[in-house]
Amino acid sequence: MAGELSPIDKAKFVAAKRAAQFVEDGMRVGLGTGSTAAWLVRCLGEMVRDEGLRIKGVPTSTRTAQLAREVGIEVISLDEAKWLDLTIDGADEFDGELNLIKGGGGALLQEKIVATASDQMVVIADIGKEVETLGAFPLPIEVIPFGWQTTQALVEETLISMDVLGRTSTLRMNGEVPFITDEGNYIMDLHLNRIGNPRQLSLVINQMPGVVENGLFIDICDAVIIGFGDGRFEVR
Ligand code: ABF
Repeated sequence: MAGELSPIDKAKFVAAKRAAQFVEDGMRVGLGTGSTAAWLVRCLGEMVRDEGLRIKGVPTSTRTAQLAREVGIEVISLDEAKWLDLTIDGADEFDGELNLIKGGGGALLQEKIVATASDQMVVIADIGKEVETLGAFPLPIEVIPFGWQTTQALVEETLISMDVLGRTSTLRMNGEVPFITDEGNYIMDLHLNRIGNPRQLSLVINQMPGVVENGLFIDICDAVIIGFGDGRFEVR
């Protein structure tokens, strides 16, 4: 499956392959979104086909649901699963406390709901995602389309009082039109550069009218499997 890969793709594959080994027969598994999580789905599909692994997958986006079905994984909804044994997903950044920035793929809302409804949440990532302090990656927040410019102004005004370096935000576009999430909402990317207190920022942002969820995952991730381009992996 992993023929000749670029170092970054090799790193993602290595992390995904190691994480797939945590998946046991009969598990209800949350399936993440993004290119690293796509490797996990492919690895699990191979285990289903070649080893007869029996799992029920709960996807975190329509694109993950499509890929999971293509590789032969039984897909069920979170409501059908009710609770999950394990969720494996990617991330855009992770720090030393395993706090994450997620949402670069625009699926943060379902990802956070699924990750929170799991006994264990494991992140798979290439080493480039590891940071000392979160914030270099723009923080995605999901907002409802109604009054989004007012929401944007309120969020930016609130950032002035927060321990962040940058205070600008941009509406995520898909070509000439706004990017639309699976729930029909918009994504706003907050260019904060450095987030001094992610826990506090997450709580404050989610209090803002019009904000549905933010891409800070605090106290959700239980372990990070880091892949390297030379085929090694590490667990944090
Ligand atoms: C997804 O994984 C998103 O939350 C995050 O943006 C993405 C990382 O993408 P990739 O694995 O392609 O780097 O869960």
